[in-house]
Amino acid sequence: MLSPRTSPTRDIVGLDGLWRFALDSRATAEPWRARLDTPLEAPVPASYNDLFTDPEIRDHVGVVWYQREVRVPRGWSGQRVVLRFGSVTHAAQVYVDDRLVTEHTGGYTPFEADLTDVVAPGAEFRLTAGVDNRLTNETLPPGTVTTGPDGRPRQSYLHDFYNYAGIARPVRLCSTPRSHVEDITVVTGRDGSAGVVDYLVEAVGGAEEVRVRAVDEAGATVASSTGTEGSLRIEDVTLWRPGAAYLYDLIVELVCPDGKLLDSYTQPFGVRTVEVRGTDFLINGEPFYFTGFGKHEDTPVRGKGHDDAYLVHDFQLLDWTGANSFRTAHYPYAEEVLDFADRHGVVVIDETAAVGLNLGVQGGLTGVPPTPTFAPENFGGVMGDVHAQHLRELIERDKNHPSVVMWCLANEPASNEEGAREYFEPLVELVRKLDPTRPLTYAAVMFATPQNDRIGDLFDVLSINRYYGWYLFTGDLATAETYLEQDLRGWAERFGKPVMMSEYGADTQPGLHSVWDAPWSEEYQSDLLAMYHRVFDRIPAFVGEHVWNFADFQTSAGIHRVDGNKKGVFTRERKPKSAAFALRRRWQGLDGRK
Ligand code: BDP
Repeated sequence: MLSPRTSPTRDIVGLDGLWRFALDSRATAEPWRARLDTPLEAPVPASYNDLFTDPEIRDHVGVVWYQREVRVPRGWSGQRVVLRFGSVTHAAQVYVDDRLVTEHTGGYTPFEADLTDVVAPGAEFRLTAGVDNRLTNETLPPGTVTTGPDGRPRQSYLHDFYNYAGIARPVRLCSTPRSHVEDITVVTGRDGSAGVVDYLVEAVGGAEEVRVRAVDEAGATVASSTGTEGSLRIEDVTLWRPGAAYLYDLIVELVCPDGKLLDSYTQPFGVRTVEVRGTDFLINGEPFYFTGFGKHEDTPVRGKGHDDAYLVHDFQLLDWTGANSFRTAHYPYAEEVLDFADRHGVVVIDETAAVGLNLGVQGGLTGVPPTPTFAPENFGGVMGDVHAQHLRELIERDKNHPSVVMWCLANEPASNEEGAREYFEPLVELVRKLDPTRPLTYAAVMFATPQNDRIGDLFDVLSINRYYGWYLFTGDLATAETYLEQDLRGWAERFGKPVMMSEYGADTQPGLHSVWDAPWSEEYQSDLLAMYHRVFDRIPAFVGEHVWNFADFQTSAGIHRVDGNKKGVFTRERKPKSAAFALRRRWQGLDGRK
């Protein structure tokens, strides 16, 4: 599925703005059949939870309705008309007037409905979307809905970030010609100083010719070809490098035998290679060391709603700290984020929404699950198929982004439990088939040790989440250092693969200071990070460090969280804590290390 882009043959009408909004419990039956009778309006894109003061809306479990009118441009006659949602969290039912036009499950990937035969150019239609936020043992992330003593549904889940829901990414009405480019896949390589660009075009329609050309940033055509499949050679190629992005455009045209242009689509791409060799992670054949963060899509009021101002500011702060990369914890981020990373040379580890495949977390620090995680009644049943579908949609969406250098299949799965290997083996095989070019990883939970992990050998890079000095040996950094080093060396020795830290950090209350190792103080966060860095620098197989988290973020209510998770190096409003300055010194090389 291609990202919506205008071209000489394609138009887009943005549908963002205020839509009518109502809880299902307050709407009439089959609310898509008429104008939604509600005093409320909700902005798109945004999560709906924090917009209203009514607690019933914030903590609602189930379906809500969004509705607006849309006019199809009158110039679109003879065109194919496609409605596209960037994401709906977590499941959507979309109606055009009285008709169901599409359904989609999975809260962080796009979906489309072909409206060509349903709407008319120049005419208006009523667009209604039902949005379901329920998480079950057949969704990713998973969760459980129970009924409380008062008969109300209650949602619980196995991850800490708040279950924001709604239409969190842009909605667009797009026109394409009926004969059109449906999909493009670009894979890049190098041959000496030349770039080799293998492309595959999927076209729908007649027997027209496919013309392809690569254009550089100055607008010069540097290579061209014809046919749905082929290879372009760019002499003296400018590589896409971390910190030094360079993008070419692949202009794909469908042309009639008489020379008439039927469709045109421009796909940006970067020429770069990614490879794991021994214990090195290589980008363009050069060892790459990840510095950066696990992030979240999370801001005040908007929740997980995409926001270009926060996008720009967050990337400014990444650059200021000297971060060269981030992980899309714990779900695929908006396409706008990846496009920006492509244009600005920021490296991305792209993660699925598979967070919480671990019942051990219910056992607290013992990690003993109440029932086995991969038992058929838990995640050993249909979840494997659900997970496979999430991976297909992720790779289909993100395969052409040069910034994406690795797929992360899951966060903190129960990789130490029986059944983990049987669960992950087919998924790894699927991803390697869909994309043989990118390395694979998963983020290992603290209960998974070098001794009991069952899946590390299936993957290319070992990403380790650890909280020594926080959840374990709280306030005792000396003991934490010993255990951390032993643990990380264990992973490096057992697997002989690159190892990176995908999460480490400490909750920190800005303004709290101490001369001692006092958890929650700004000094403790900095000292804990410094302790981890000493250990990393002693392990040759180490390829990166991603601090948890870039910024404070909202969580569900709990006695160990005060208005959210405070492991941010920046506050939720993006103000730096002391640790941000300490990281900047290390990552910008101001401490003399580089
Ligand atoms: C890790 C999770 C992450 C949490 C973090 C924490 O991967 O999502 O936010 O713990 O507790 O286990 O801060």
